[in-house]
Amino acid sequence: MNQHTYITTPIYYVNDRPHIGHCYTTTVADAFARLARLRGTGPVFFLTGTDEHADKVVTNALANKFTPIQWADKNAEQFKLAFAFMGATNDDFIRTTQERHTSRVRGYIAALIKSGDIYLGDYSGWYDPSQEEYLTETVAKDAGFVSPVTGQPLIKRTEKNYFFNLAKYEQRLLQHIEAHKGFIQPESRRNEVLGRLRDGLQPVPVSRAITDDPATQFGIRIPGDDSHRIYVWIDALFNYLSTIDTDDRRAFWPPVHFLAKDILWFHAVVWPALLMALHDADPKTYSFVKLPRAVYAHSYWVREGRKMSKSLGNFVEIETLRAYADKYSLDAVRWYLLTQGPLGSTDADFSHAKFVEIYNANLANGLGNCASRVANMIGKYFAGQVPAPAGPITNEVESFAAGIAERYLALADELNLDAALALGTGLISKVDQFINDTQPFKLAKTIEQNPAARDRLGQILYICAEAIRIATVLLSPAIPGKAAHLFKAWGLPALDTSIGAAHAPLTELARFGGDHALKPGHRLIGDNVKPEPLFLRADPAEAPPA
Ligand code: ME8
Repeated sequence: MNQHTYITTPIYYVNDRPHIGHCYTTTVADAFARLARLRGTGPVFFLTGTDEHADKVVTNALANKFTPIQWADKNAEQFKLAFAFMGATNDDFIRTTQERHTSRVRGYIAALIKSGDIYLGDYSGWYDPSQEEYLTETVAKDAGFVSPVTGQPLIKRTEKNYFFNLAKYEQRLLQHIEAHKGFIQPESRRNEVLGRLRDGLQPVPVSRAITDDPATQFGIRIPGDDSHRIYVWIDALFNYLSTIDTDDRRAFWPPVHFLAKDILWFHAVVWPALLMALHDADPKTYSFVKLPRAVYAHSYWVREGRKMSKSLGNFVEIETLRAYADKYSLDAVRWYLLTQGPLGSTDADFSHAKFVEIYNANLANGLGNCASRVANMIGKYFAGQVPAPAGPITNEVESFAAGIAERYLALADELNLDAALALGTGLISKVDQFINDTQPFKLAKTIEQNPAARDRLGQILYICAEAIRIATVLLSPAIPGKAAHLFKAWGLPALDTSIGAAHAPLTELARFGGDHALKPGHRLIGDNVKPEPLFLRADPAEAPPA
């Protein structure tokens, strides 16, 4: 089987500095990309990038005495650095000011003008200047004629524009959403979109007039009409297609899109309709353009229960994440974001107390302590060599581990990251429970006189170590650094989920007692060596790192 996987994040506005929200979506996408590589059944393409043709980019650039492109260059670099720091293994980084993007977008728009899906007309509506988007009459009214995102007043505007005839695709889109339960996730978001779709669809403006205002001059020109530029949102959505629209990459289509609830409508409605229109406009060229596999819209990170905003100045900035990583490790930060984040339909609070609690429970006392306990005993009682699993192995640990890779992959297919990772932590809990139940420390005291006790001890420790090996594999997309470190410390083949990583498919790698299992006699740890802890315990009383 050669299944292609294509995973995307939103492309972020370059007028902002990277913060927890951007790092979060990119880390979620990264975990899925790593998981897909671990699956080992086909190539993976993971894309992130920056959205640069926004009015606010020009305004901020000029206010800071930069040209728009200089400003975009400077800030795009900050996003690259932030994501590299987070351990993101993106295969490419698209910037909408790159020629490879702008030239293709002009091609897509030209095809849509030719097919009549995009046409010139008059538009009058409620415009949200803070979000650079028009709202429908209903949404504007429900929001009290202020921006639902920023609370700034909406403006009634009339302009000559190019429009996309969205309503033409309403029925097909409804049918698709209804027939594909996983197309919009999570389910509550799908219901929101379905509800709004039933209000009917308006034409979508896809251009902005160019005037003397420099803000209007930064953008991709409408093909054949230099008095209009392509509206930043339409330009931005096409990044997902322009980046892979090359002979060697087209097979990656269709994508799975990760984003937050703020931009769901564009991704779940406007974008699929544009794709249907493009496909029909030129079925020969765009035969590969199917609808996305899924659009996953998570909720928001908030801080101390309050929305993060510029005016409150309460963003969890990249510097804060760096300080946490310095103190607790980058993997601890990834773990906190991935397991405590707003993947579902409720917002998540970033709290120091919660960070320490989860860090200690899952990492320091969980995987870390369990691995060093077991390695210690193997060091002490078996001269560091993996003991033979004498006798039949039937126990709770092994039954939990049976078929675990298949369950994990099924959850990954449903984009249920929480539940997939919980299989890894669950396996560690089973090992801890098994150690408590079987008391290998006590058993060890009798092995001099009793060879049967030695066999039993060897069997227990084999089961524990093999289960920890499997749990580490399953957790590696979230904590790639520590997982690789543990494998190295235990003398196992490299555990790598980064770009181009090659290893056995997950179903083989994570099979208890299978071909990749720990081999009796393998030197797991030096004789009487005390293993270094993977995660040092955190003191809950300590102040947050600054
Ligand atoms: O909307 N919690 O860019 P953007 C979680 N350029 N995630 C958050 C967040 C928070 N508090 N704040 C932001 C744009 N995000 C457009 C997108 S895509 C074709 C164009 C994340 O810089 C989340 O992924 O405003 C959200 O959707 C995205 O940043 C918005 O980034």
